[in-house]
Amino acid sequence: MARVIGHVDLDYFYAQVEEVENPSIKGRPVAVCVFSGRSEDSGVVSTANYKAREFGVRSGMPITAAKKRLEGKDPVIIRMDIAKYEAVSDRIMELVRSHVDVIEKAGIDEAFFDLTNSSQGDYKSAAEAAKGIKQSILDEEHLTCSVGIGRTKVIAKLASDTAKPGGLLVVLPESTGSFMGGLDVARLYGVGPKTATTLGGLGIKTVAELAQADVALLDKPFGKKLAFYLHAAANGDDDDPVRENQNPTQFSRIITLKSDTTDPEEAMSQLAEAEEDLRSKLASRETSFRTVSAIAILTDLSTKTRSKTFEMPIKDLSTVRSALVDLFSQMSDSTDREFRRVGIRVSDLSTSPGQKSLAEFLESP
Ligand code: DCP
Ligand code: CA
Ligand code: CA
Repeated sequence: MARVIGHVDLDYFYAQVEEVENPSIKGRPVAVCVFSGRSEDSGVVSTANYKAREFGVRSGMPITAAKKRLEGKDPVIIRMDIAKYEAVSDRIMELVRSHVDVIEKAGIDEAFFDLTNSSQGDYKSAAEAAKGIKQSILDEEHLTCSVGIGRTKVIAKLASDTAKPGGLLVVLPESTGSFMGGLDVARLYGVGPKTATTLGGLGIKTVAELAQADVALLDKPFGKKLAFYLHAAANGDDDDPVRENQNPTQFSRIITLKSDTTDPEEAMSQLAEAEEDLRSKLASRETSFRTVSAIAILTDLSTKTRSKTFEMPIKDLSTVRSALVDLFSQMSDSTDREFRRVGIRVSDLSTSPGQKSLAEFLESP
């Protein structure tokens, strides 16, 4: 049976998250920036929405250069808030997980997934599943993404890139050669600028040229392993499986409050469903945590977190509810602003069956 592999990548991720949070900025050029703090505008652009890209703004560009390009264009310059994007990322990964057999997170805004079993190798049914993934990310998070499907990770990633923004591209196994052949080698997954330059030196510029190259010719500059991978990748034959990420370092959930509040009890009561969700996730993986954090996104969209670390690993989230209420109280005491969104994060994870819960630990003689 042909493998059915997918790749999903969110469109202009950080900037799109900011647009969702503040829809009034839609239509204007948006640049999400990392301010280094050295002087007022020192730092770089993390990402920009497509409107800003029309004016030449790119990831990695100095903020001053981006501002120059956007002068008079009514730009929105936003400070990067990684905790916020990580929380959205976690929720999206869980959403995708519910549609696929296996998922492998490959970056904050992208993942590979395997649909071989659930689609029985049928690309039509895989395409329907991909549409379902796109629709549920749109319904639940109001975000657009691009999805590619093919018989390897390399093909799936190339397909989602090609479908960007907002598209879906299914590369049937029999169309792999015609889809990949004409592309620049630099677009292959795992081929960085250095590898591309070396390949160029060997007269290899397109994927088709790499596919037809003699593997022995590639051995010398790249070594056996990489040479083999490159050749297989270009032929659409690499067999790298989609692997579940074994060791997540944290789990979190963030919700938007029904109305802004400073009341920690109210925040916790609205978090009940998210808390239950985390609780069952920890239970199903037999995972304990030592640190719990309260997350609050305030009305000015700034993010605050407060954490507490315990001596013993804790199995049952509900036993630390009062600690969470305390953490939210400390946060509301330390600011004049109200909470707009709130969340819970557990970290310092450990997985070993048979660990005692905090309650069991306290109750045991
Ligand atoms: N990122 C960053 N610095 C970079 C590149 C990316 O901080 N040099 C961050 C911001 C992006 C996120 O990682 O939003 C995802 O990176 P992508 O390369 O997937 O780019 P985008 O999602 O922003 O845009 P695209 O629509 O092209 O995928
Ligand atoms: Ca992206
Ligand atoms: Ca990406």
